[in-house]
Amino acid sequence: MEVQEKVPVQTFMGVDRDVFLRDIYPKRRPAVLRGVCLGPCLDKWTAEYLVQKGGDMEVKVHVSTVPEMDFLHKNFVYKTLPFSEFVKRASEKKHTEFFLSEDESYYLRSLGEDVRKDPADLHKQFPGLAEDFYIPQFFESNQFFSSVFRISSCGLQLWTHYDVMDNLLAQVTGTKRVVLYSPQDALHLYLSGDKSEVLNIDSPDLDQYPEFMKAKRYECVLEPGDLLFIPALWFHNTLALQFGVGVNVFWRHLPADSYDKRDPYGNKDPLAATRALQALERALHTLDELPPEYRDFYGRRMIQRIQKRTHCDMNAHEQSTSTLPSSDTKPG
Ligand SMILES: O=C(O)CCC(=O)C(=O)O
Repeated sequence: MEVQEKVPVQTFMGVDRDVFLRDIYPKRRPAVLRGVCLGPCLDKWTAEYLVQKGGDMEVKVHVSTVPEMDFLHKNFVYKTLPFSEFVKRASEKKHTEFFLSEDESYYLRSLGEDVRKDPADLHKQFPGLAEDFYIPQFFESNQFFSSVFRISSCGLQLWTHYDVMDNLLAQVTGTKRVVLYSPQDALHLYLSGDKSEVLNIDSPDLDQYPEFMKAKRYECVLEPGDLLFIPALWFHNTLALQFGVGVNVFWRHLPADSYDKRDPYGNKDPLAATRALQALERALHTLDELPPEYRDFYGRRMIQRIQKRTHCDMNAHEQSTSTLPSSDTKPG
């Protein structure tokens, strides 16, 4: 079988705000930041502590009979549980009380107060726990968008997707493998909205997804205390190697009015992108007025126009970031 090109995500030690903003952030590439102070959560957040301190607030969780969650065939269901009961179940292998099967897997992506409107905020939904987690001050406070609990059963895999905001994913307990793909590989990922249809990234069906092998696979394993910088639009796929607790923090990288205000998840395309995609749909509709060979011909011309434009933009961007001051931080 062909082998997908694999690249380790670069790891940086002893990163502070200045180093992050000068050497890492402008490159717009994922980076593992090791040794940033995340607060007492690193020692405190055992399953027992979370059960005791997290309380009985109801949380909506994903429950799946197999750990590889599949959004195409919906092999999971959403269920509501008290937070303490959820943590108990997610941290055990076999359950005495369950929804689907005694070895079902659990995943929490915490939500805001009004799930349709409010972004998740640990300080609002879990004030007793939020004080244990220090949000790295790597962006301005008015850019903050959300802080989200990511709690998974051992083995739980979340499909490849992108978000539209910059993101620091903190691994507090447990270890997690993260595979990432560049936005420039979007055409090789068989997208359905913000998600890739290639669910089995380790052994993909190449008859169905032949282009997938062209995507460059960036990979890292997060240990407790690690932060992963995931720039907006970078695709990521997570696999919990153990029961684990993470928190991710999204912040606005573009001016605030670029984003859709009705987006509590941080994954709705920016308003201008939505308008452009709608215009494309209208253009495709207009092409339908022509016979097939004309549709094909003018479709190709449209592709060429887009390729020319986006490649020029990307080349200009690459040139501007390659002239940034070089890093004096030691990759670890
Ligand atoms: O850690 C996870 O389970 C998923 C993380 C994620 O999707 C994110 O931080 O955007």
